[in-house]
Amino acid sequence: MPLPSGPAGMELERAPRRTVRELRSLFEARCAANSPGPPSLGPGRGARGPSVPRPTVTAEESGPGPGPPDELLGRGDRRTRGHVRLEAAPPRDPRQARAPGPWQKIRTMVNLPVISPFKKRQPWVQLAGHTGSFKASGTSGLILKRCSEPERDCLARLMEDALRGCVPAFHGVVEHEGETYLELQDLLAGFDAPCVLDCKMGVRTYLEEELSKARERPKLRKDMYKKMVAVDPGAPTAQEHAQHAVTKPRYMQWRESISSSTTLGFRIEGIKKADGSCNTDFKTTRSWEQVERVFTEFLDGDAEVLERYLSRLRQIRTTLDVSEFFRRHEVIGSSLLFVHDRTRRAGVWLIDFGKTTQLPGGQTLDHRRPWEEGNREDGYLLGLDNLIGILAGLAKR
Ligand code: I3P
Repeated sequence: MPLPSGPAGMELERAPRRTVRELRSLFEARCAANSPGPPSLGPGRGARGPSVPRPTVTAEESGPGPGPPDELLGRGDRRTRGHVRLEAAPPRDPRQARAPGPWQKIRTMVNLPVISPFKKRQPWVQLAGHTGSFKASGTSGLILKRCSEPERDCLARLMEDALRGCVPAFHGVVEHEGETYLELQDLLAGFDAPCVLDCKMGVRTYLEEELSKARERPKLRKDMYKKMVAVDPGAPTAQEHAQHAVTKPRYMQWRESISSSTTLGFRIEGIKKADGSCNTDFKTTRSWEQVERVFTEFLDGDAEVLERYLSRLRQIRTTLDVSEFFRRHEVIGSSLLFVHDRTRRAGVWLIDFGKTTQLPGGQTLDHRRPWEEGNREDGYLLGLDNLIGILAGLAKR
C-alpha cells in the first residue's frame, strides 16, 4: 500500500452540547457551506433490505484504519455491544488486531456520531446520499452501514477481487435493534481532523433499469422538481411546471448535465474541511477549471498530499485494469472518497456500491465508450482519467 501509516485512533472529542432539534436542522441541512459540523463525516447511500454475506480483508490491504479485534471476528451468533453478528468474516491476520484503548476512542468514521453511539439514534453528517444510513459500530475502526443486498453482494465479491485494497474492508453483517447493517472499515479512523471529498464517478448516475421502469410507469417526483427549480427555475419544461413534478431519470439526467458528470465522467458531491465546515453546493461545478478550483481549495496548497492522491489514483487505475469485478459490473452511483489530514496522511477509496450491478451472462464493459441505452456503459474510466489529468495538471504548477 502506498498509503503512509498514521495514528491508530484519537481520543474522543465531545461535540458541544446541542438539542436534538438543533442537531437535526444543522445536519439535515446537509452541511450548508461553511456551517460548523462535527469533526468528521462522509458519504452514505441508501439501504434496500437485509441479508447475510461472509468475506474479509486485512486492514493493511485496505489502507489505513485498524480492523476489529479478533475476538469479534469469530463465527456464530455473537453479541457485540448490542449487535448480533449474523455472519462474520473469517479470522484475520493477528498482526492487524488492536486491543481496545483504555478509554473510549473516537471513531472518526465516514459518519461520526455526534454524541455517544447506541444510546439513541443520532443525526449523522453526510456529504452525499441518503441520510440516516450509518451507525457507530461497537468496534473501534469499524462503522455500520444499513444493509442493502446489492451492496452486500458487491462488497462480498470485492473482498475476493484485485480491488479489495481499494474499498473499505467488509467484515460481515450484524443486526442492531432489528435492523441489518454491513460492518465496514471506518475509512476515517486514524486521521487527525480529516479533510474529505466525495466524488461521484461516471457519466450516468441512474441504472438503465430505472429508466425503463420510469418509462413503463412514470412516477412524478415533486421533491425533485423543487430541487430543480431551486437551481434553475427555467430548467423544467412547461408540462413539468404545470405538474410541479419531474420523473427521477429526468432529474438525474439534468443533474448530470449541469455538473461535470456528463462531460468529465465524475462530479464533486461534497467537501468537509478540517475545521468541520462542509460544502455540498457543487451542483453546477461543471468545467475542468471549476473542478481544478475546488481541488485547489481542498488541498490548500499541500503539494505532498496532492502527490499522494495522484499516486493512489494511479494505483487504483492500474488495479481497475486487472479487476474482474470491474470488468463485469456496471458501476453506478459509486464515489471516490478522498481523505487527508494535517499529518499529510492521504488515501482514496472506492465506496458505495448500492447501485453497482453485475452484468448478465459474461458481458463486460470497457467503462469508457459513450453510453447508449442497452450498452450499460458507465464512463467510470473516462472520469478517473480526467480526475488524474486535473490533479496532474495541478501538480505541475
Ligand atoms: C439525489 C442523488 C442521489 C439519488 C437521489 C437523488 O439527488 O442523485 O444519488 O439517490 O434519489 O434525490 P441530489 O444529489 O440532487 O439531492 P440514488 O442514487 O440512490 O438513486 P432518491 O431521492 O430517489 O433517493
